[in-house]
Amino acid sequence: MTEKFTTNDFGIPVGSDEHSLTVGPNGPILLQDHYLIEKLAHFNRERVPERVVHAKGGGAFGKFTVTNDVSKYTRAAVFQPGTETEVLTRFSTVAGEQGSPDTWRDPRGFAVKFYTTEGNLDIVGNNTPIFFIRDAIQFPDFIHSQKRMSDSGLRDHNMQWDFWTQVPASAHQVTYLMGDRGIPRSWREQNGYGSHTFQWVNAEGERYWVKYHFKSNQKDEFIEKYGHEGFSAEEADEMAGIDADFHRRDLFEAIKAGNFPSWRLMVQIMPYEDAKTYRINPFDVTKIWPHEDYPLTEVGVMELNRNPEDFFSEIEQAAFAPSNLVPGTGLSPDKMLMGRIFAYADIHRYRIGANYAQLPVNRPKAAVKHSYSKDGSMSYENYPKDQPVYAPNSYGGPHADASRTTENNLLDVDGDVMRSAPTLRKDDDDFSQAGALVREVMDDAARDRMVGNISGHLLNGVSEEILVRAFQYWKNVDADLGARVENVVRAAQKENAGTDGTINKPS
Ligand code: HDE
Repeated sequence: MTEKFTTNDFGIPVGSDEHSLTVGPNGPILLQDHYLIEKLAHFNRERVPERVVHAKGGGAFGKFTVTNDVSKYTRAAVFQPGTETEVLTRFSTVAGEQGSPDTWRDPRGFAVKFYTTEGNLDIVGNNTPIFFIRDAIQFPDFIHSQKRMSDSGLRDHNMQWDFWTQVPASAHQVTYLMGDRGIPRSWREQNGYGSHTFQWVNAEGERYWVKYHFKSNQKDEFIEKYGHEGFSAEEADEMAGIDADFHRRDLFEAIKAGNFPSWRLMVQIMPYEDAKTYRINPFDVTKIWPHEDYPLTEVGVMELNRNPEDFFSEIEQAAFAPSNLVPGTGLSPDKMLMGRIFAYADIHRYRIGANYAQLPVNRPKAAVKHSYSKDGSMSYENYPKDQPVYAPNSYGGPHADASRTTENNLLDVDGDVMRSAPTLRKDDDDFSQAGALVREVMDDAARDRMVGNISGHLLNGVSEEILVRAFQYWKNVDADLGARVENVVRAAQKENAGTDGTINKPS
């Protein structure tokens, strides 16, 4: 290896890696030591604000290869037969901060950026197909209830259950969360879901509604080895103490060892007209579309095969946004998705900076960027030579082509301006899909673990008033499950009589 000499940030050789510039060996430091000042000042600026949610995560690059022909549903280049596209995927927990343990109970983020020839497509989903709320206006309150109290700075199960039990829309997602999927054993084991309904548009302009599912090819291997999906609550608590970065390490080391994880991307496809009369509101992110109504169709395979070289610039500064939708894909009138369309680009401008789209990890890889954005803090790319700085122009600058976008293809809507819950359809109650998950998807052992998970969580600082509401919430999901949770909690309280009735533990 050739010998390398330290320089400052401008390539100028420096005199020492260890000693500041002083008057004599014991003397004061000189202001002219601009190298020391550069080091200390740059260090002070090493952090950007962490993501307000999904702060703790990790990710890797890879490729997405189309394995099926879905061209009759979408004209998106990324989904045409045989196409291979570079991807970046970031996994995360939701409520924890940067250093928080990977094995706390929480949904996991599952965000995929496809660097397509038509610009970046981001599917910014979770490891569950549904969410806690159905209107973006509730998101800040919901997240506050999962984060920390204003006085103590502590997390608090009482406020989590206070929120959940007052928002029945949360029941389906909380049921997932309290089951085996609430703490995956590995990011490689988990499925990913776009969760919302999106639109696909084919070359003839015909529209479909789709839901994305990434099915883990590693899941069966994990289930075979450990008996069921996910960590048990006890194993996860223990792991939180042993290795807070367990999931980040697991992914990095698997890829480093050449053990590349992969997922099959499947879609549920609903004909456009079906949405108007389907028995469940197909744009409600708290609901799934039963597979017997809309089965899965394979699209392709995503493999992660390259670790980041620089965690900060490639993962911390990665900026995913549900608004990154390429031609042939589009939005649906889901009130959560619409809120997200605003929120992500907004946080990136604040968190990373106005020109975050110029960073190598965020910029499109194909030569498709013909934007009129210019200047701003830390502008790095030169504005295209000879391109006018305004549109319309008479000098050959790029011009918009309405036929290349699907951004205005929403359901036909009309009505008065109002603040209102969505109109209920025949099967739109909040508890039946959660109940079906408990009764039809889980087996006895999974239900037993779930009773333990819920009661353990409730016995951790939840007030009597909210406990009573929580028992009812679970009885609404499943009468037997609710009764069992109540019995376990009451029995544990009796055992702890003389205390305040709760068993406090830190997580
Ligand atoms: Fe997010 N969410 N979210 N979210 N979300 C963010 O964007 C937000 C929601 C999800 O690895 C933030 O860059 C609102 C659902 C993932 O970088 C922020 C609403 C789903 C990630 C934000 C939701 C998600 C985020 C924080 C309600 C699953 C991490 C930092 C309308 C379908 C992406 C950032 C990554 C991150 C807002 C609801 C998934 C603040 C307002 C539903 C995977 O913009």
